[in-house]
Amino acid sequence: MKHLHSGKVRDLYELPGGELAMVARDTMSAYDHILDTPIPDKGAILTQLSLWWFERLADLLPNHVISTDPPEGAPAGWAGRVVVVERLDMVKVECVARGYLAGGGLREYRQDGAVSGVPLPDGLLDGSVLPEPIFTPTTKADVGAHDEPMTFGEVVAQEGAEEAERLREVTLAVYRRGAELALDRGIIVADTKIELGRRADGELVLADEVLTPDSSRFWPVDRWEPGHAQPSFDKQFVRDWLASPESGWDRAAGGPPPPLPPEIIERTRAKYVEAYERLTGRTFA
Ligand code: Q0T
Repeated sequence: MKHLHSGKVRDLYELPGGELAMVARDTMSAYDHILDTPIPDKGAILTQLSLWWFERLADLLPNHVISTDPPEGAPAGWAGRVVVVERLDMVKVECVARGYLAGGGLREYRQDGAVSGVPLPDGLLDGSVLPEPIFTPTTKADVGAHDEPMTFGEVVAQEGAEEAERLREVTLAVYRRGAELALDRGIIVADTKIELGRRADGELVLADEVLTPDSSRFWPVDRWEPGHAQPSFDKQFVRDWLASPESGWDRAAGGPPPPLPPEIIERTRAKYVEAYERLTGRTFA
């Protein structure tokens, strides 16, 4: 197996037959840092959640999954967190849909009254629901750098009008399907980022992971209150502890976050399990 790429939380390998193996790690990020402390089973939980979503989105577009069997010679530790996928020509746009205002979208709205060139009504707050979900594409920045907003016109210039329209349509369709189902189960999907690729014949295929807390903002609906930053479904215990005097971490000083204590690790693991179980209705074995 040839190592191709390591992202924030996933590794990519090339298999002898030309397929790829995507392996999710147990690492998580908080405050723009990758934490040294793994969250046990996180990679498997998010892999299984993403596979569940792929099945529920299959009528919208095909996905890159070939097999969930570990490839020949794979380390035993990959079980449950490796997916063999079709190699695609990846679209060089981060396809984001937003149904609520937060993060980079909120910053743009406060500056321009618009997000990725989409004008929004006055008076929206941090966490407000948008009049309708919007497509807010960004550039694909290199690891370490931040993605920059793109207008729809810029996507058209890069991909062509017909393809840009298709990217917007599928991104919004995936978001709508995910957000509606999640809301029924007590989770707001504020926004989501999907990765799309193309087969040799040009067919658009859903890649990477989909509708997980790593690719989306998940908020507990019972705590939703526009006007301030919403608590994160999965990361809140970690953020609160890192920001507390107990952690001893001075975020502004720029040093790495300290290792997480066992209680924070366990409570955070339980949130990933809870998201999986609530959304899928299955138990995480
Ligand atoms: C991918 C082909 O190269 C990457 O990022 C650049 C910063 C990582 N990356 C590659 C892919 C996939 C998937 N998923 C695929 N099915 N075929 N390349 C995704 N991320």
